[in-house]
This record gives sequence, structure tokens and C-alpha cells, in this order.
Amino acid sequence: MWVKKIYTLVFLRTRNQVLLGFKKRGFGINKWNGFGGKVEPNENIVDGAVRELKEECAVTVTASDLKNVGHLEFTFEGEPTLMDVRVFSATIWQGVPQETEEMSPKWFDNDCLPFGEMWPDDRFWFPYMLQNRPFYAVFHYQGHDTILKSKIYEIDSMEKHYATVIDDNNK
Ligand code: 6U4
Repeated sequence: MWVKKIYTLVFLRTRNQVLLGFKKRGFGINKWNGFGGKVEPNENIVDGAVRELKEECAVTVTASDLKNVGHLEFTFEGEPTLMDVRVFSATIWQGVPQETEEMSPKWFDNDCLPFGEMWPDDRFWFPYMLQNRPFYAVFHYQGHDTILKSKIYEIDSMEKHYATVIDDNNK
């Protein structure tokens, strides 16, 4: 039995660039990452994504402008936690990304992403996100650097996918 926790991960995008943040503390420190964090108890997932984006880079996004493009599940050898990460992208927002206590933001060209300084799984699913192709991926890690098992699926729609996941969990 896994102890599941839901997280958000948001990417602001222009036609040819994506905003990443250099994580200054906590989980994923010293890696370029999207913006996000734990969804709070009784908080809607999209509202959690809006809140974390604001907290981590001072940008405001309207919930309806956040598009859920992917679903990631991470497990770690010897640990009971399953990280359930909902990936969103947005092309409309208000404000200019600012450095905060947690993140230092920077725009990267889509074809020049710093995969060597990102989570090792990112290079596998970023191409789907950049092409707006909905995806579901699972990664089993040993520590934070080694992927022991992985699987990535292109899916028809996020809604259908979540319905299946919930069905599977009830079996
Ligand atoms: P605190 O520090 O308690 O406020 P919080 O901001 O709620 O934490 P945090 O920063 O621990 O949460 O959230 C982790 C973030 O890292 C989420 O946005 C999900 C993201 N993430 C986790 N594993 C990842 C991975 N393997 N690849 C990736 N993003 C990952 O690209």
C-alpha cells in the first residue's frame, strides 16, 4: 500500500520558451524545475497550482488558463510514499516572474533545456509536454539520481485517464 500525496508542477510557456525555476531549498534543491508543491488538505488541485505559482515566482494565473497536460507518479525504493504529480502548462498569466526564497526563475529555449541539471525523468516526458500531447508516466527511483523502472504512455485525454486510474485503484 502506497501513501499517496498529490503535487502540482506548472510550466509557463511561450511559443519557443519555457520558464524553469532553480530550486534553492527543499525537495529537488539545486535542480531546474517547474513551479509547484503539495496540494493542501481540502484544496482543489488547480487552486493549489495557482497558489504555488504565486508563492514561488510571484506570477498570477487564472485557474481556467492552466491546462493539465500530464500525470506523473514517482516512487522511491524503500519508501512508502507515492508522489502523484499533476503537470500543467499556461500560455497566459499576469506579472513578471520574480526570484523568491524558494526559486530563481529563468526562461529557456525549448531546444536548449538544461536536462543535465533537472530531475532525470524530465528528459523523457518534456517532449510530450512541449508538443501538448497528454501523457502519463511512472518512475521508480533509487535515491534521487537513478531511475530503476519507468514507463511512459501517451493518452487520449487527461479526463479519461483519471477515470481509469480511479477505477484501477478501486479494483
Ligand atoms: P514545502 O517546502 O513543504 O513548502 P512544497 O512547496 O509544498 O514544499 P515541494 O517543493 O516539496 O512542495 O514540491 C515538490 C515539487 O517538485 C513539486 O512541484 C513536484 C516536483 N517534483 C517532484 N519530483 C519531481 C520529479 N522527479 N521531476 C520533476 N518534478 C518533480 O520534474
